[in-house]
Amino acid sequence: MSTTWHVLGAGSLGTLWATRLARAGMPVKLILRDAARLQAYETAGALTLVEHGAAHQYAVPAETPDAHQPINRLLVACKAYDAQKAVAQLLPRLAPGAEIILLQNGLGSQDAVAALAPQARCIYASSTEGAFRDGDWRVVFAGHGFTWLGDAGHPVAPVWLDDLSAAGIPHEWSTNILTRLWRKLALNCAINPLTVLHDCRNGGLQAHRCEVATLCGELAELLERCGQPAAAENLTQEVERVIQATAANYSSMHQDVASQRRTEISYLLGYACKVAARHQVNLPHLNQLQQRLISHLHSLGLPSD
Ligand code: NAD
Ligand code: KPL
Repeated sequence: MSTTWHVLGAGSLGTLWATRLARAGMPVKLILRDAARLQAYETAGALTLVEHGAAHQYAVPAETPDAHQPINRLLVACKAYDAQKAVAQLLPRLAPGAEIILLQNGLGSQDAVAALAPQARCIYASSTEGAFRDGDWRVVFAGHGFTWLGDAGHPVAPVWLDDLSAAGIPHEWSTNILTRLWRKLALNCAINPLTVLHDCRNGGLQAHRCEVATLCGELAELLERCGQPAAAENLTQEVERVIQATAANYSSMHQDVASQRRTEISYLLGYACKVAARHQVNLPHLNQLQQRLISHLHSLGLPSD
């Protein structure tokens, strides 16, 4: 019997992973917030994944965090700001040698989870797949993409990558996952806050090329100072390419703000500014961007952490 995939968080990415793994015949268990959410899920009866316009249901079994079955493999699919607290309540259930796969965007939350569970192997992921919820327990697979997974402290790939292949989840084992996460963080810092402040689609930033280039210069300096020179290479060109390739899209942060949802600012721009301060790198435009974004979020009554 293969190891059960415990999926913590049945939101967009959690549902996208749980349904594809279950469809491929892997044992999957959802971990929902509490008894009320479990009751609501059991009333609905299944998760729905909408792919290429067609909806399919998957009756993935679910439980609450206080169930008793030991957890050997935990896929954490909460937002970055929820990850640490969500994993903390599962610590008594983690089996010796358990593996925790962290899907969070940005940086900071993964290290916080790893510090909480030093007995577990933590695998960090960076994904370009896109999914959103269009109803309770219902997720639309909106953007096919790729997921890189890696363990900064241990380069050997886990055997369960075969489960991902069987489930049709495009992925690759990465021996430089931190570089990938830093590069993505830098892209997100150069694009997402400005799309919120200028209230525009990604393509709208083509009218603010100087502002974008100045931020890229500071981000590249930061990446080099914190030992990530490969993530700094041609950053401005890459940001311009992404702006062009995703011109018609709203960034994830813009979507969060437009829907009055909390953003992951502390794990993106906030993390970059914190690391810059720690390394005593002076990045005035990045700091000013953070202040502008925080003021903007406050003016909308949204949290800025
Ligand atoms: P989401 O808000 O859709 O889902 C998060 C889920 O976690 C929610 O259902 C929430 O109720 C649940 N949750 C929170 N705390 C919990 C707890 N203590 N116990 C059980 N469940 C709990 O978020 P998402 O869009 O799936 O994003 C998850 C992470 O993946 C984020 O860091 C995001 O940036 C990243 N990401 C998302 C996408 C995407 O397309 N959605 C793409 C790439 C990366
Ligand atoms: O990842 C993104 C996001 O919107 O979060 C892109 C499209 C790269 C913009 O930063």
